[in-house]
Amino acid sequence: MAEAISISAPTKRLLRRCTPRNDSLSLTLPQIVNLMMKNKWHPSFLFLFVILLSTCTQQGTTNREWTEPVTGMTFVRIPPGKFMMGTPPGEVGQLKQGPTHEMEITRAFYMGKYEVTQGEWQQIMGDNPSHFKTLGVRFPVENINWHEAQMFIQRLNALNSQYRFALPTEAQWEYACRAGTSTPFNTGEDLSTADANYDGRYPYREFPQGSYRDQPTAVGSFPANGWGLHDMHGNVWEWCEDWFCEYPTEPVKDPRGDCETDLKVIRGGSWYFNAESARSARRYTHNPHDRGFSLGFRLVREIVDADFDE
Ligand SMILES: [Ca+2]
Repeated sequence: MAEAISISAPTKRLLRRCTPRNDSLSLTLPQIVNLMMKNKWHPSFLFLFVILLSTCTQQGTTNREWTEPVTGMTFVRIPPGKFMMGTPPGEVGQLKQGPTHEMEITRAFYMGKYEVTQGEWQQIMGDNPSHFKTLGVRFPVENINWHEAQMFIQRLNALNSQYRFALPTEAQWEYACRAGTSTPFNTGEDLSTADANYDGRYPYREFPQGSYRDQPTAVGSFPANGWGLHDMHGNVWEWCEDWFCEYPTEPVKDPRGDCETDLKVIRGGSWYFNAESARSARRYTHNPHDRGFSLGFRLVREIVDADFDE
């Protein structure tokens, strides 16, 4: 049986960030740390660790970002790839996320690094419908329904004729949230309230309780996931483009959730909901006319022509 090791929370975050990018190496960073600890930090392992740390830190800071010129919103380029979408057998949680099925995202796209803020909404729409409007411009806009999010997108697209913004599809959202992970959260088996804003009085499974903040937090208050995105777990739920459709069992490419239902998908949980609701695979729904004080959105920018991908 593998020897249990104790790694500090900041180191875990760093390893999480680096490991998916170093999958061509014969040893993963957690394996190297394990070897170092067993060998009492032998100098040769320490040297290897420093080299890898330098590599992954550079990779972490060179995630390709793009700034939307009107509002200054930051986007992160998400590469194409495959992943298993949905709740795998044995994962504890609400059941309508299954079955898992292979999902392929065939084209790169840009994903909002943060939830859309109250300041960005006000700049484009001229008002601030948020329940928590007194908190400040860097807090996520909420209390907007799906149709109002579409109006924001239409206006932003009109101001940026060479680009096309949209809500993420549900598949894009889960793919970007997971950032290469297959665990319940992109932080691993557990989600601490040091890593996300959710109701910590109701932790996941048997994990310890955390704090309940009773309101949203400014976007980017917690560490980014492995692909540089903040608040994918918690803070505010995020509208997706898709109607809520039953999952297929066979492999799928780039689905757009265009079945006939009257419910739209929202993802990611919020400051008002428990840890289970914040799982990467968790699906939740609302009528597109609904509003809520913990329901907002983030955008994707589609890459229409790879030749003009900045
Ligand atoms: Ca969120």
